[in-house]
Amino acid sequence: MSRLIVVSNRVQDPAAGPGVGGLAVALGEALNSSGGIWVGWNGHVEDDPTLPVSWQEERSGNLTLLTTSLTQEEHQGYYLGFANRVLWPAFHYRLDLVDYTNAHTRVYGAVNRRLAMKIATILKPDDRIWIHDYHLIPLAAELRAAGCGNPIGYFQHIPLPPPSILTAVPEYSWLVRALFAYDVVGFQTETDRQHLIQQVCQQESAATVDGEYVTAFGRSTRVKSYPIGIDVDRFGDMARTADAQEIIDRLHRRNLNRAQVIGVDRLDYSKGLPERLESVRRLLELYPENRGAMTFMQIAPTSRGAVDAYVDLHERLDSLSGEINSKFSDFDWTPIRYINRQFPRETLAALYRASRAALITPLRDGMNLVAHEYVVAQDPEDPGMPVLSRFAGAADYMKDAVLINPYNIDETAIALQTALQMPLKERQRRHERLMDVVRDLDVSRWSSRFLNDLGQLVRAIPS
Ligand code: ADQ
Repeated sequence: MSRLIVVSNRVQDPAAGPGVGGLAVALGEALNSSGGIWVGWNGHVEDDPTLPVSWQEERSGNLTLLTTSLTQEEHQGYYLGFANRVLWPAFHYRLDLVDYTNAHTRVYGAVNRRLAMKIATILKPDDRIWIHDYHLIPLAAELRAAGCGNPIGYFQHIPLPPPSILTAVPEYSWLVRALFAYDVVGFQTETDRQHLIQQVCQQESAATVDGEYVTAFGRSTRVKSYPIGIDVDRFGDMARTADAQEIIDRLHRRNLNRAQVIGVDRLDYSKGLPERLESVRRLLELYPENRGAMTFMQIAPTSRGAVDAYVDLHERLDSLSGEINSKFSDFDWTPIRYINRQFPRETLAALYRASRAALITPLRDGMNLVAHEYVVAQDPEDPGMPVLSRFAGAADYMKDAVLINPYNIDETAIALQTALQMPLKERQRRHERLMDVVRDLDVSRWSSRFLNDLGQLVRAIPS
């Protein structure tokens, strides 16, 4: 039987509960049902540079986890360096935050080679390989160089910028060529897909596009959008338990019937958090009736704490929320609650359900699963409204959210007021349509759509 080998930067044992972050949540949910082998980094960095890095293999349910630690050099160059100081900012249209060095690029290539060598040792002829995200773009090319002819797919969880931005990444042509070592390349949206097509046609004059197939650098690759979602039934159930109701009641008692607005994000500059706090300040200025009548709860646990841009962001949010609170607070009310920690998913589900509106306002985002979670957690009889950035992939699908440009602080403040004041009938109407969309994008459909396309190749290749 054909085995599925999934490779992502970070492997997190689903039995230990999902970590923070969309990829961990989505892959944990998708792999739980399909089973297979999950390969990647276990999160440890070797202290002693003289020790060789090792691999560990363990079982978790119907999954085999094959993980490795990173050396300090690999952690600096591959993870913190090229992946998170070059590709993450550039792919989120933030060239101002790109910090490029040649040495980091070399280490990024070397880690991809090391993973490919390991995978080549366990590979069987009819295995399918599904590689995830920007840390691992050259992995298929390395596998091909090691003699692998198996079907290999790549899904990019984050956006792909247009050529005018991508070409500013010094190694862009190597990365684009590397994508054509895959059989299937998936993006969150049609816009991202078009960006790759524009890029490749600009880079290689002989490139051709025939429906879903793009031929370039001597290979034909299926390039398609596969929008990701969440496990709708599971998350919806979490929001309706007796424990969830207890959290909701506790919050309502504490808030004394004030409307709660929620934001939930990894602490990341792509999520538009300072702009979001500014829009709450603007709401209180433009519509003073909200003073004492609404509370904004922003939950943002630290991620990638070792990257300077993240340390700066944390300090900025701390001081901004302090400034807004000291200006508007009363003896029995503070407008902003900024919470810098992780919560169990059951608690998040209850907090979403207890919130009259959500501010989901990234400056750029591949999809944004918080938008899906918020909709699914609502009470259909009295649903809250998501205020959603046009620059999240989710906005391409969730047209019934209140859509905004997060750079426009006034527009966001006005949209939040609209969401808070929206009549019940309209909220119900919009929520019903949003639920249809979110169900259509359920994570099980995402993985089966992708794996079906990859599976067709297994049948096409004689073993
Ligand atoms: P992320 O950038 O991590 O994912 P997102 O899709 O919003 O963004 O997912 C965040 C996940 O982390 C959500 O499931 C959320 O519930 C969880 N989370 C956030 N804060 C939490 C907290 N305090 N406690 C517990 N859980 C928390 C990347 C891309 C996205 C893309 C996903 C999936 O950047 O654009 O949607 O992958 O492909």
